[in-house]
Amino acid sequence: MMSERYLVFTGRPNSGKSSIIRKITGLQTRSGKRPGTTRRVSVIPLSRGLSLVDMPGYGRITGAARGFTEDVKDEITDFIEEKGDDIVLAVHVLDLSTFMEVALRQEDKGLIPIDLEMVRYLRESTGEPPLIAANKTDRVGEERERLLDELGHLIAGGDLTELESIIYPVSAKTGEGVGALKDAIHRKLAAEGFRTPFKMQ
Ligand SMILES: Nc1nc2c(ncn2[C@@H]2O[C@H](COP(=O)(O)OP(=O)(O)OP(=O)(O)O)[C@@H](O)[C@H]2O)c(=O)[nH]1
Ligand SMILES: [Mg+2]
Repeated sequence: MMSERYLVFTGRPNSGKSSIIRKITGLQTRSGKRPGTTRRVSVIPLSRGLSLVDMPGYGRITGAARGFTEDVKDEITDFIEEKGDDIVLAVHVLDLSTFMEVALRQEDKGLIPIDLEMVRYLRESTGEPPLIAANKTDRVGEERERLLDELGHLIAGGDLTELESIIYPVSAKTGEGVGALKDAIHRKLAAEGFRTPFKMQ
């Protein structure tokens, strides 16, 4: 029997994973104002042999006990480690309006920014760089280009010629850029021989 394959969405708590999934697929995922809305790895069948995975937030969940955050992290990394080869495509979602201040805070503490850690981990586990959805573009004004540039540098480790992941600026709220992301996901899944049940725009 062929094993099930996966389209996985990762990202920090509250980055907008569930909202983007709903926008792209029409699936009724639950989103919420507070981080920690999606609490378990949520596997949703999409088409024959293919499931979509709505991950809980990776990283500190404000308002939740530390133990819970650690359990969630383990559940995410266990899933990715176990299914690595069966992950057809990973989409890493981040909040463009806050990622930089979070990254700087972590760098100040001598830590690898969590978005960067996750992108590297996905690349190692699946063998391919994830797509990056830079969400909540509706929240950034004229600093948009600068933020996208900084994001590129962060992901590429400072060297933009090293950038493998493609960054898709999107807003799950206004729908901006969602078509382009949807298109990229569709192309990759189709190339791997899967039918995507969600209609293209
Ligand atoms: N302004 C704005 N808000 C957004 C956007 N996308 C999501 N949100 C809001 O951000 C909050 C979190 O969205 P979710 O989709 O629940 O985020 P998540 O990443 O699934 O969160 P967890 O499941 O808690 O990890 C909700 O209040 C959403 O309405 C966006 O593009 N712009
Ligand atoms: Mg969620």
